[in-house]
Amino acid sequence: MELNEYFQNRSQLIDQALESWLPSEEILPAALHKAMRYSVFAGGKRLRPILMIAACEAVGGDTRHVMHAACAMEMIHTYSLVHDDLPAMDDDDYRRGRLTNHKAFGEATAILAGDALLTEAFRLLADEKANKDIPPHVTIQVIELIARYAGSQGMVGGQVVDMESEGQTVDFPTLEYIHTHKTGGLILASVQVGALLGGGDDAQLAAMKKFGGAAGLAFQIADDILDVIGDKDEIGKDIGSDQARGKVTYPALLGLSESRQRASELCEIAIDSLSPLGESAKVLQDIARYIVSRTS
Ligand code: GRG
Repeated sequence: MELNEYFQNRSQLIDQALESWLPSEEILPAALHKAMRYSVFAGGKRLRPILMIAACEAVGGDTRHVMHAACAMEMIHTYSLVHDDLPAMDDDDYRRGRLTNHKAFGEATAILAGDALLTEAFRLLADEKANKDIPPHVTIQVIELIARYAGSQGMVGGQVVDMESEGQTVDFPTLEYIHTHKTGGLILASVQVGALLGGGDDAQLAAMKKFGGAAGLAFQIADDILDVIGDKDEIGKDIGSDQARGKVTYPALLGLSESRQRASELCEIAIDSLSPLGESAKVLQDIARYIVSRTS
C-alpha cells in the first residue's frame, strides 16, 4: 500500500474511533463538547496515532488493541495545540487552516476544552472495555509512559524551556532539549506504546525507542525549516512566526543547509534502527522519510 493510501485508510479508522469516544455536542455541557470536537476534527494529519498503529503492526500486533490509545494520543496532541495557541502562549489566530479554538469559542472555553481533552485522554487509556484484551500491567505501563512524555519532564517541560528561551541566546544542548521534549516526546511515546500494545519483545521495543527518538527530533527540525520556507496555505498557519517571536530554532542556530543535513541524518538513523524488524517496518520507515520531506 502506498503511504498516501495508508494515511487515508488509518486516519479514517482513527476518526471513526474518535467519533465514538468523544462526547457528542448534544451531551451537556454542549458548548464545551463543541469546542473539544472543533479542534479534534479540524483536519490534523493524525501523525501520532498513525505512528502508533504502524508500530503495533510492525511487531505483528492486533490494531484493535491500540485504537483507544491512538485516540488518547491525538486528544493530548490537540490539547497541546489549543493551549499553545492561547494569548498567554503563542497567541495565534489560525491553526489547521481555521480559527484557533480561543478565537472561535473564547479564551476560557478554549482553556477548559484543552483541560477536558487531556483528562478524557487518560480516562480512555484506563477504560475497562477498551482494555479488555490487554494485560493490566501493560495498561499501567502505557498510562505511565504517556504521562511521562506529556508531563513536566516531557512536552510541558519542553514548552516551558522554549518559553524561557524566547529572545535569548541559546546553546545547542538547550535547543535539543526543547525539541526532543516539546515535540519529540509524543512521537517517541506513540511508537513505544504501539509496540507495547502490539506485544513487541524487548529488542523490538528498544528498536522502536531509537526510531522514535530520531524521528521525533527530525519532525521538529522539519517544522522549523517549514516555518522559514513553507507555504502558508499548505501549513494552515502563518510563516516566519518563530523568527518574529525570537524562538530558538535549528535554522536560526545552524542555518538552513545544516538543518536539512541534520534532519536527513536523523531520518537515516530512524530507518536503520528498524532494520532488524525486516519488511514489517517498511511503513514506519516510509513515515520517517515523509517526516523530513513533508510540506505541511
Ligand atoms: C501547551 C502544554 C503545551 C504544549 C505545547 C507541541 C507544543 C507544546 C506546541 C505546539 C507548537 C508547535 C506548532 C510545534 C511545532 C510542532 C508541532 C507539534 C506541530 C503540529 O503538529 P502536526 O504537524 O499538526 O502533527 P497536525 O495539525 O497535523 O496534527
